[in-house]
Amino acid sequence: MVRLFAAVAVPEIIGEALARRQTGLPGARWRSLDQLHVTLAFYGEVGERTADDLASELTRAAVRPFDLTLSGVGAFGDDHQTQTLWAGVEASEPLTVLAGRCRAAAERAGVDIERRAYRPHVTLAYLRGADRDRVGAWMINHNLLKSPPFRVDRFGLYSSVLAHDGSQYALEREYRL
Ligand code: 2AM
Repeated sequence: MVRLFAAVAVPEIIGEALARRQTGLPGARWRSLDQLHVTLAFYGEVGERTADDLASELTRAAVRPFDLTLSGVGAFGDDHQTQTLWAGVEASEPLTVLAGRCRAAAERAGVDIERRAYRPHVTLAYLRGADRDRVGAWMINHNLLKSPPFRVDRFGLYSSVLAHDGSQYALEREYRL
């Protein structure tokens, strides 16, 4: 079994700018630069044969290359669970279409996925028991975050391995748009 998801990687130069904001929150587990991405679809644990089917179905998911802009910050979760601190993604029709096709590819490959609303974001950190006021202050300081638009001309199928210092992601297959 392998834990898989489809995602768009954040370009390094944008990631470097985000990384400079990854400070000032004791207890935050900041994601490293090479792990910053916008998830398109999360597939969960998948058997090897199914993973191969999924990888080939994803060749049909491509849309035209498009631009994406990061904007604002936010958090999922509450004080009682691990919170996800993220950078937002400006609404993008092609991104929504691509994410929908990545879900459709899962259906064709026989992968069950959660029927959650798609809320694109770039996770910057996971927080457990972080000071609420500090999180609030961090958000105020970073709420005006806005990236220049960056070109999305590929996406990837990634595997995720749980390690002691958080998940490690590996690019399994890349798809050109
Ligand atoms: P997150 O960044 O908000 O944690 C790999 O785990 C990627 O898939 C992460 O970007 C994660 O989102 C996303 N994802 C979506 N649904 C998930 C789930 N049920 N469990 C773990 N990760 C999920």
